[in-house]
Amino acid sequence: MSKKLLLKDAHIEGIRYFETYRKQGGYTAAEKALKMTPEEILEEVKVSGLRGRGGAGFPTGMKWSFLAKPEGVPRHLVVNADESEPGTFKDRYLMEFLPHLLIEGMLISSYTLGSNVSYIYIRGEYSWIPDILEEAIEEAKAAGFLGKNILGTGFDCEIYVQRGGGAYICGEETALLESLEGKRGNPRLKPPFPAVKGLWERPTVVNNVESIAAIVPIIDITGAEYAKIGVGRSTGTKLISACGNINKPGVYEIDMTITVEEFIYSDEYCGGIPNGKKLKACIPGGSSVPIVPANLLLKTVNGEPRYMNYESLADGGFATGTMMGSGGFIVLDEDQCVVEHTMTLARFYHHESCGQCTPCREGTGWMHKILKKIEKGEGKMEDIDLLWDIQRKIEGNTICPLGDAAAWPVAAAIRHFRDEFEWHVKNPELSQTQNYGLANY
Ligand code: L3W
Ligand code: SF4
Repeated sequence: MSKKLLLKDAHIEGIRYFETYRKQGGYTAAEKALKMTPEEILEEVKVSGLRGRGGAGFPTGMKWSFLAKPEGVPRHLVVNADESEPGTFKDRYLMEFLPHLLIEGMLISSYTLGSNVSYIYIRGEYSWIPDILEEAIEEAKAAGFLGKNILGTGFDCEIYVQRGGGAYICGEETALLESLEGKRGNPRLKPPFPAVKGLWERPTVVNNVESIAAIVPIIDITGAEYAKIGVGRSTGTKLISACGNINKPGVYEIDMTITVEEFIYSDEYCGGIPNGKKLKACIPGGSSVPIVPANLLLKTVNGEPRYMNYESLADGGFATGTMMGSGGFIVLDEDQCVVEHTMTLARFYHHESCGQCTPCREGTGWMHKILKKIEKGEGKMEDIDLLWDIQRKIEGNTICPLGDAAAWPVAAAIRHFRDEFEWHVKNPELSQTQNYGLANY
């Protein structure tokens, strides 16, 4: 059984409210942290080995230590709650059921970073959650855990919730900052990183919801104890939102030592694939990461079992491996058509491209058009090579990672499932009425 740090109290009735959260030991980590110096807390976070839970896996302690501290310039903490990655819904779960865990994590983080005004930028479609967060903020304020002179320490902190307008690109940290400033959410060129020039050109740390929630158990049990959970550079626990062809979709907390096979088939997690169907492939880290066929999903290129952690999922690099990403775990059974699936994703990225970079703006549109043609049985063999060529021209040539995120799923689908693309070209009539999976199994 996986150790639970974030979701251990999620089942308790009323845990959304301050009184219940406090009874369960809530805000004791904040009380402990506020007696420490910011430098001591930063050291705990570094020792914990916590890596950013939004997708990039960048070490949180290192990001915090990059925060510039020019004299007289305010600094900010911004929580990225713009969770829009297809297949990813773990932050929604945290905010909906455990809002005080996020608020407590923000209080500790704001104190450490010296942010007196911190923000939660939340996906517009999560329309019911800002009320939950704002109620929790009011409760925390009434109990003296936010506002002026918190617990008599002299530290002041306000938290504001800002609703997004429904654009996926605003989950990219610099687009988010532009949007928070009231402008169109266009990504900025990096460097400068937000840690140096962020919100209103002030030093800013942007962290994912789950990363900030994880600060609470780190302070609670110490960074060293947190680092003992998991394996290698995949320390602590990770939330996984599981969906697709599985018996038990939902949000699971894992300790990153379990195998992919155990995660898919054990009753503690996904509970296997419905109707005894075979596993075809999986996208383990949200739609942006490469799709992996079953044979490579259950073992690494070295024949070792594949584990649910940053290193093992990436084993073999982009050619054979994939990424932990945001932990949006999408399972495809044998009936699914990879071409159709890739086309759907291409449509998404084309729609969400902000249009600043030519390779992304034009390339995502072309990829969608060609995939649509192939999927409908109207493609030619050369179209598969053209598709490959377009994705190569996008990757690495854009301002922000949306370009890469659009290119990787296409590259991986062609690399691993070229026979399906060819089937659509060779079987135009069947392609109109059937999908590859249903026609071939
Ligand atoms: C200061 C330096 N800061 C790096 C910071 C940087 C950022 C973090 C990671 O994209 C990925 C993307 C999606 N000084 C720094 C520095 N930083 N060097 O570290 O930066 P980076 O550029 O590696 O990634 P990113 O721009 O944060 C995130 C992928 O995640 N993804 C997307 C998921 C989407 C969601 C969602 O909807 N919620 O999670 C999934 O895989 O494709 O590759 O903070 O400033 N020298
Ligand atoms: Fe916009 Fe795409 Fe360029 Fe990102 S890669 S800045 S989404 S055009």
